[in-house]
Amino acid sequence: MERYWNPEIECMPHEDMIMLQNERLVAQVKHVYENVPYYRDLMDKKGVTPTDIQSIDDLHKLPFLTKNDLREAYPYGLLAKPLADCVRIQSTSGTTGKRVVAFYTRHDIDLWEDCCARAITAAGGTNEDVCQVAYGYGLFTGGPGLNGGSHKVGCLTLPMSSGNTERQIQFMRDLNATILCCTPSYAAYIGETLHDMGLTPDDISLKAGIFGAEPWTEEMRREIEKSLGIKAYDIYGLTETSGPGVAFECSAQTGMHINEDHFIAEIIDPNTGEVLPEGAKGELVFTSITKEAFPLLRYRTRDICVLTREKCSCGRTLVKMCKPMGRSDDMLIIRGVNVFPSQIETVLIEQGYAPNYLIEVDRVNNSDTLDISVELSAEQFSDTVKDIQRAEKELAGAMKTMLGINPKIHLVSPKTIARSEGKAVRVIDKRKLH
Ligand code: DLL
Repeated sequence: MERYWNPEIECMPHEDMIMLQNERLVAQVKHVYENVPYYRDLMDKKGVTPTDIQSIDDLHKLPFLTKNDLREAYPYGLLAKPLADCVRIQSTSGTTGKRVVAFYTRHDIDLWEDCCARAITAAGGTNEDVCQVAYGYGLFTGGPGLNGGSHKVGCLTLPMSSGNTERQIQFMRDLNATILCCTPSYAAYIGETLHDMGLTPDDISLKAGIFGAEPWTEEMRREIEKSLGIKAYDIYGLTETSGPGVAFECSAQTGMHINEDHFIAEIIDPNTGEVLPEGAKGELVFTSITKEAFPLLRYRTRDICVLTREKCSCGRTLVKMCKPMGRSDDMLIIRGVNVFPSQIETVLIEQGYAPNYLIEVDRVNNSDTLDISVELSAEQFSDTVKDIQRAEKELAGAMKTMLGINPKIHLVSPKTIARSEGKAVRVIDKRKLH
């Protein structure tokens, strides 16, 4: 059962892929222009019409879309199909009222799951496998995406969601799970827990892991591979482009193949928007050429990356992206949750604090920590430990509501957070992720 190893597409000569992309792009631009007034306005402002786009060589003429556009158009402004044709939404985790909401028709879900099925197949998955999906389920795309891909491949699927680690290990052992899908930090934590339970990789049947949704290093890959006795594969995607499965790693483990029959990738200079040549480092931009309900054209991911078309030992001709090397905005990914410093500042101001704060992110035993030091004003300052502790707890609760994760709050005395003479340094990220 090798339906999702599709050499016709995955090993297609590059010239044929360009022809396929040209055809799909022309149809997609027309679909968007006719059905999405928000994007039509952007095109009109730039003086571009669908007839100007005849091939991917014309792609640069189209306007970019950013997360800000998504917020502005929230919730329905970028929808290209009637709501009656949509059957699902997914959304980014832990953001404010105006989170990113992506819509799917049945066909969109089908294609998204195909992409995830390709990733599982590239990691050696077949219908003989037992696939434990320990990404979060719900609005987050990780659980539903890999769950769907696993079904398509025909694996016995364990829809565990994340958390309850000892139970994860028990199921893993009882049902002989062979593939684990979760964030790399959770995989590392499962490895540690296995060890703490007095077990070794010989006590489980895992052979492969499909890990993504956050940055992780080669060192972390080796550590996870050792602690679980597996081969660990990277997978990339974002809610805006459906979710996981935009790109996936093959046995070469040297970057992720982009599903170019569904997404056209470009690298641009994040400051000027100019398209950069192959091999240059810049911001990754995607155009989805097969999505019906939420087809974003030239979406700026903010992920900094390099693309390469060097021949891959696996035989695939799909372009490869390196592990994301950072971001061109200030978004942090903490325990798999996307966090913007501006959200933290909003909570502080809402709760009556001045915006004198310092955010410190670290990774201790493979798990992210978030510490926020907040300066009290002279009036807020209290000598009683109990008062301070109560205020810290309240603020942590408000942060949890906004961010979706629990930070450790440190209320500090007035005038103790260093003032800056230039741009304020509000974030210290001690994790060495890139
Ligand atoms: O994280 C989708 C996903 C789920 C990908 C499960 C892989 C596995 P968002 O929550 O919208 O979607 O976050 C998207 O996460 O722009 C990157 O900055 C980051 N990211 C995703 N995959 C990787 C990866 C999902 N493999 C944002 N390596 C993206 C590094 C990644 N960063």
